Amino acid sequence: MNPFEQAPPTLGNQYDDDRVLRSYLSRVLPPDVFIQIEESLSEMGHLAGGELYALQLADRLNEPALTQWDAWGNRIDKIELTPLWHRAERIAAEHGVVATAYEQKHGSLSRVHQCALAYLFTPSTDIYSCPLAMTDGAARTLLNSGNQVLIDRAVPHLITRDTDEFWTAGQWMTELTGGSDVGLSETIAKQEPGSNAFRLYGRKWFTSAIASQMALTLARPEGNPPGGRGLALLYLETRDEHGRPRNIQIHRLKDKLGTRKVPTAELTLDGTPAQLVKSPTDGVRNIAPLLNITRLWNGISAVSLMRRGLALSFDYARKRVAFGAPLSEKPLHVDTLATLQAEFEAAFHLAFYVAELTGRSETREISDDDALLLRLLTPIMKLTTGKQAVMVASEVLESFGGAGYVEDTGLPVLLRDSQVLPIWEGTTNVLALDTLRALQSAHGIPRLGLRRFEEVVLGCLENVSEPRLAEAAGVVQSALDHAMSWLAEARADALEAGARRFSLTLGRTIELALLIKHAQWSLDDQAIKSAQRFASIGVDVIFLSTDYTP
Ligand code: MFK
Repeated sequence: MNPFEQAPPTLGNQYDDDRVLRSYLSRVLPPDVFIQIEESLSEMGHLAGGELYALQLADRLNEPALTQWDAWGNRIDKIELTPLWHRAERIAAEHGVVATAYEQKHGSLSRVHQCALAYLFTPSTDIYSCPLAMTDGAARTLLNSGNQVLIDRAVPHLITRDTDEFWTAGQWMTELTGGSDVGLSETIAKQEPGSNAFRLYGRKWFTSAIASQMALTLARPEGNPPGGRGLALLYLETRDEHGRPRNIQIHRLKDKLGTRKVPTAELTLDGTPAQLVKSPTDGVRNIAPLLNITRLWNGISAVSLMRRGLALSFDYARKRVAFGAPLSEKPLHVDTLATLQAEFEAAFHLAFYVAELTGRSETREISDDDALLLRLLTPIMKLTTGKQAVMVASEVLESFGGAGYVEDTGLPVLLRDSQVLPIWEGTTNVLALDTLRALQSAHGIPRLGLRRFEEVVLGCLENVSEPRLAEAAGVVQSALDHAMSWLAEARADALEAGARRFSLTLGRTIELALLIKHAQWSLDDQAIKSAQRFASIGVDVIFLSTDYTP
């Protein structure tokens, strides 16, 4: 027998063990709502730490497979998903990981409930959050479009809990011309003579979750001008009643760094039937609701992956003995994890704050000012939490020493999967530019959203009486002042060059403000310490830079 055996990290009920989630929910939910939803969260926490986590480890080497031809020479383009994803689909439908947001049993707070379910579900399902995010975004986009035919056709499938009826949706935007400047898209939409139906011709270069039953996509109706305005948003169903692709050829699945369970395809649309969702123009504007929902999911996934890494790392620290004591008794190790915990807690409060605003927007209980704030905070939250997730995942792996670098611990996937979060759904730089765009004038008043941002941040500090939070509140105030004065003084070229640093400063500043607000409300010792630590790491990343010529 081996004289040295290392106990692996294990997970308990991921809801019961989550101080941050439980404490947050007890602040934002009325007590009766909290009681009503807790059972669903505990069930999901039980699955995430038990059956799904075990299946995830067992499924580690499986990947989706594309079969292009059958034995008789017929093109079939069949995708086989892995056992984990089959199970994840059923659990997602049955537990309403999308549906909860649309059932609205608790009004706008149903979005918070749904994000809490997604947060618990995501880290044990190898990014099954991708098809769910697009499904959620497609449901929201169709509902907003007012296209009753498509709403009646697709939305019931997207938001059902019935596993036999459940559909997922794709979001097909990226072409050979790239994923950021979508206005360059080359796919053509040809109108069928004498009807409102279209057929699509073009090549999509990065279509995530290709096993979905439907997709929302962009294409240019013949004769339309170039750019995003000349594109149209279209709805298509991927397969006919016999399961055959509708004039879609799947060339290959992408060989990606991470998200390897997600079947992401290169494909050609060769006369695929499609219908206009809204107008024959303004495709970028019309697909924006989908982008904003998937960006919310991106942030919720970021905090959920941080939380998973930390749950494993804290558990391991109690078991792993080195230099004569468990790591959990080693001051430097504990200090390192505490810094990661602070990053996670700060990110958590921002992601869920955006969920609260999204919920109020969906039930139309949002003020005009808060709608502008939501438009501004969605890119800020997505870009800030994406960066934090990669940093935390990298440090989590290091906290395991060599084991964190070894595949069959199940740990390296945390870093690979986190690395997609700052890339897809808008890179950090593209979203930093979107942040500047969102600041432009509304109702003829420039930077109105920023004024509301300032009000909300300062509002978080209003009732701070806990002396241990005073210094952190000062850090918020000075970062906010610096961001505002930088913006007021920056010329156009400096504004663009500094957009990332500015957006990250706004993101980290509001994260700290929300964390202080929560720590003051809960007077929870850990939350107070996390706020102090996050403040001491620093939130202001605007600094003067000299010009750089590559
Ligand atoms: C775990 C989570 C999982 C998520 C899984 C998803 C997997 C899917 C994988 C992918 O698809 S990755 C590729 C995703 N691609 C992107 O996210 C696109 C990134 N690029 C941008 O976001 C650019 O900013 C953008 C394409 C929108 C710029 O294009 P344009 O043509 O220069 O658009 P413009 O002029 O900025 O905006 C056109 C209109 O849309 C404007 O409105 P008006 O026509 O009224 O002036 C904008 O205000 C509006 N708009 C743009 N972005 C918006 C928006 N409105 C609301 N919210 C937004 N985010």
